[in-house]
Amino acid sequence: MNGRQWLVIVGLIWSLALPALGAETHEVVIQKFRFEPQEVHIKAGDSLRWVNREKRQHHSVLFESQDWPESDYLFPEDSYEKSFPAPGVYPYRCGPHPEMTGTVHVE
Ligand SMILES: [Cu+2]
Repeated sequence: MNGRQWLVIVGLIWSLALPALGAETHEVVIQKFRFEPQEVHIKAGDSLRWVNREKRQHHSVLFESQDWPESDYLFPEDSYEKSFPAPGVYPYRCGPHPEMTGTVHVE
């Protein structure tokens, strides 16, 4: 392999690895029957982590308009993580408490 081919291969590997390195995990806190922040803006490939900071109450994360399974019930200090590979607007709610809502904007 000559030097130029080597550079092309290194460049290819780098361009494949960079998007994964750039992916971030954002946190949504569940407290007082609210998702905080209620609206989040993330990039495609990023993940969200919901953390239940209630003292006693359990909640869940349910994307009703998508064909995704509801999260397990999150008891205090439990968390749930999900990645969002595709751009779009994803409204969600809490399974047991339909009035608790949030929206994920994936750019
Ligand atoms: Cu709830």
